[in-house]
Amino acid sequence: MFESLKKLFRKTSEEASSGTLRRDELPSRVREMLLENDVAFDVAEDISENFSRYLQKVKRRTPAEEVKEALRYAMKDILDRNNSDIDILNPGKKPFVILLIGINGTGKTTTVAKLAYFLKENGKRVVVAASDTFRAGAIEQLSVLCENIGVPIIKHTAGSDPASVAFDAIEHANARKLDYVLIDSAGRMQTNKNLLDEMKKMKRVAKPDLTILILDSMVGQDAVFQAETFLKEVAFDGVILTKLDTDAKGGAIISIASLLKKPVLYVGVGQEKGDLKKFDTSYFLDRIFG
Ligand SMILES: Nc1nc2c(ncn2[C@@H]2O[C@H](COP(=O)(O)OP(=O)(O)O)[C@@H](O)[C@H]2O)c(=O)[nH]1
Ligand SMILES: [Mg+2]
Repeated sequence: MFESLKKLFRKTSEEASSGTLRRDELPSRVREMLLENDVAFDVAEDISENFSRYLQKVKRRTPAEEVKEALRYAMKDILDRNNSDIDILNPGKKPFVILLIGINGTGKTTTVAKLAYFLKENGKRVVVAASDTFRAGAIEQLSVLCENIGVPIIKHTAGSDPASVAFDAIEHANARKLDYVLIDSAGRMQTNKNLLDEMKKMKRVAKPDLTILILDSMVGQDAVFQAETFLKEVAFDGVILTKLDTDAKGGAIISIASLLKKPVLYVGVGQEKGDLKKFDTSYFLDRIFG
């Protein structure tokens, strides 16, 4: 995770330490590094200005430590911009209905299962709705995942109405006084009108309490564009960024945390059921600065 960024940051500290780079050259160096790692331009600029300010303030034993600390502070401010007050574990409503949306392959189905597992591990009772009825494979995939984690699933046959699957899952939850309904959905492009209408119907029928956009961190800073385009059509409350474990660059998480006016709630850090982490700035800074 973030190997490339980590390496570049370390190199900068070393160069500051050996005098290869003058102190006043450091901020533009940082900006360059961030751009190389697919961080959005405005964000790279903000971080480097922020870094420059901190660099004048922090006092440490060595120049290398000062650079590292200043960078850490500069990044922290940016990552903390849209901190969330959404408390998924204490939603104050039962069942709490969560809908996951996003384009194909971003990790919706996997994340439904990870989130169900996370809630179950926290003593909550969950039912999952297999509302990606577009492909039979998606229903099968979610069934297997749910069986593995011991969470009930409501499914209809492929091709049936996704909103009615969600409706049945909510009925199921009401009858058994379950805590959560998690709704999977078919991947859709912002441009596919049929699928967008289907999503609007889902919103009307299931009335989700929380809608989460799933974004793949491998698309880098384009994640911001993807999220903004989605937002024009379908309202969502926060995002989950997946595949951070395979992301050497960090462009998506840094750009999204800074530019999107919606919080990053969780991040996906692998393919196993336990690989969902609450988004926490220090966790990431520790991974980057070790
Ligand atoms: N390495 C890694 N792979 C992931 C993560 N989340 C999802 N995937 C993989 O991404 C692929 C697509 O996931 P899927 O849930 O089917 O995407 P969907 O089309 O949005 O439902 C699968 O192979 C998942 O195992 C993650 O956090 N890390
Ligand atoms: Mg899926």
